[in-house]
Amino acid sequence: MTSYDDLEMWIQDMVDLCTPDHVHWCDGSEEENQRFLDEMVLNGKAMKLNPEKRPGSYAFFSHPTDVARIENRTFIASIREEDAGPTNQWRDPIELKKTMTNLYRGSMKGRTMYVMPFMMGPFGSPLSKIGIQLTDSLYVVIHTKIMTRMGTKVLDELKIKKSFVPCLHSVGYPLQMGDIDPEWPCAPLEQKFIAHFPEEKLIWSYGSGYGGNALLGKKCLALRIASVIAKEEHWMAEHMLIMKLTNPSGQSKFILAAFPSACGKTNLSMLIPTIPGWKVETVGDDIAWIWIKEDGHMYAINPESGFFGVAKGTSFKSNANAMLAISKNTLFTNVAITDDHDVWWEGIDGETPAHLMDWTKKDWNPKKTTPAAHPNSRFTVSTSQCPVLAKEWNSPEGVLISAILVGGRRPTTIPLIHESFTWNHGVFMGSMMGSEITAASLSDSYGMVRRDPFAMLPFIGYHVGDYLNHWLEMGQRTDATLLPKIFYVNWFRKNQEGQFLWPGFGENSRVLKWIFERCDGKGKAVPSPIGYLPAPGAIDLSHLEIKEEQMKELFEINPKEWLLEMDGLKKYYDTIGSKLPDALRFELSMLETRLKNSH
Ligand code: TSX
Ligand code: MN
Repeated sequence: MTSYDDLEMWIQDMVDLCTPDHVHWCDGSEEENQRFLDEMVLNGKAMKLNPEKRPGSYAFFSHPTDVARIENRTFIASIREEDAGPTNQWRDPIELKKTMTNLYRGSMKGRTMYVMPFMMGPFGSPLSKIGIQLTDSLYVVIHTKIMTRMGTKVLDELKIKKSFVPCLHSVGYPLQMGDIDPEWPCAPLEQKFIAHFPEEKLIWSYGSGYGGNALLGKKCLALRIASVIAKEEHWMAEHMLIMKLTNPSGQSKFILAAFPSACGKTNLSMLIPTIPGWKVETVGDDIAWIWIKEDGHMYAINPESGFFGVAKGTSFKSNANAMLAISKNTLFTNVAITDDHDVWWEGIDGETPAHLMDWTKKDWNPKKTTPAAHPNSRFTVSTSQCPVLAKEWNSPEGVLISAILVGGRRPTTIPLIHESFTWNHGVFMGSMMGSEITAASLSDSYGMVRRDPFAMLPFIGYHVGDYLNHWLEMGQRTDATLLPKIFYVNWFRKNQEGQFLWPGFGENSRVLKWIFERCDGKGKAVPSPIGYLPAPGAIDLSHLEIKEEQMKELFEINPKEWLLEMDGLKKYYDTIGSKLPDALRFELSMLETRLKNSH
């Protein structure tokens, strides 16, 4: 939709459909935000945390059936089924609209519809996109206020941008006269729908109030719909952190990194280097929008303005900067609460308290077998509170990208780091990404890899084969020497005894240093069948206690293991079908040939 008139007409139609008791246009101000928080506390939907421990912070507890993104209720409703591809759930757009229209009819009865104009990306950036979300959830409003640039100013921008993505959201729990509103209203699973209409650039979400299902600017707009727009307009919407890396002489480079969930993307984006003089600063921890400018270089912006991070496992040991960021003005969901009204989760620093209120609001003590915080418990905090926020983070021009990292959790086969020979070889690396399947019950899937190309598996708004082809095409749009170098990292390789070989966390700065030096034309590398490896001694190991044997294991290339890997990858490529680019099959066969010749 393109104009203010379109906006008013669309909202009137949605009001007529959902029949809210009131309509409120959010101005995005601090006063409005505080009023909403106070209202939620009063209505028992938010818990104010101890202002001496956690000033300006609140806790929320979701319905136990509404605790995560629901991939099996997420749909791509493209006109043609083949445009959704084998990795998405397709629905006919006319049929799905019919089904959902019936659900939306009267769904906001007894509630207020909030109109939220929001901007994804810095104001004034050519890549930034406007969304307008209608929602009947105050939880969604106060989270969108943190995660996006939300408020009246966006309506002025609409006069310049002349286009917006309409986003409709309802928790799917209308209130009849006399009904008591539950703490976390939502609809049963079979009525939940997270729907994307890629041709119309339209998002409809019904029945869930949690995270990516409900904060539609994030995964729905900034990844699924943006990925469709990006292909049409020759840019890229990616599931990547953006970091600024500065060397001891004060020179900086910007790096993108794509990892599947549970690989520590947020941790890496805020890492504190252990090697003296090096510095990491954060531009973003989850999403990057990337384009090629007239100078032929790739630039990226972070479309978001907040972190929606997994709380569990976050500590001063794993991520001190995140711990400092969430010391105030933070919203917590499904964490445990201490007796003095602070937050707690498994993996946080210090001793386990003798008594807690768990995320289901029940008494908890260390003898309980259930976790106190939900494994998918979250903190939501403004990027502005990150102690190592890069000064360029809000630049409409974006930041020039020197390197792209891909990776996953791989206990075997994949070395600590290797560099691609070419852009296409790097895209091949991205296409083979994935993490080891951990589900203990699936004994026959032990050692299997869940392929997750560029960590985008749940977020590509179209056919995965077309997506990989788009990556290859982007490499053709500029001089090969100007493209970022692509690296595959694996912090998670294990020895025969099952112990991690690499210390990880801040020590990853040693790997980042080599990447920086490679981009500078200084770092030494040796070719191997799978790509360039650091030359002996090229990774700075000073003041690190690591055995030479361990380093050897970290970089061991076992051709037998790799040929098995290629067999698995071929099977995966077959599931993509005829849209898989020939260039990737070619990369695979070249790699196979190099491996066989190295025997
Ligand atoms: O985030 C991680 N990173 C990246 C950090 C910048 N994690 C946590 C993953 C879950 C979100 C890691 N876990 C990393 C890592 O580099 N490495 C590991 C594996 C590991 C875990 C513990 C130890 C060593 C490696 N050692 C001790 O606990 C003493
Ligand atoms: Mn993510």
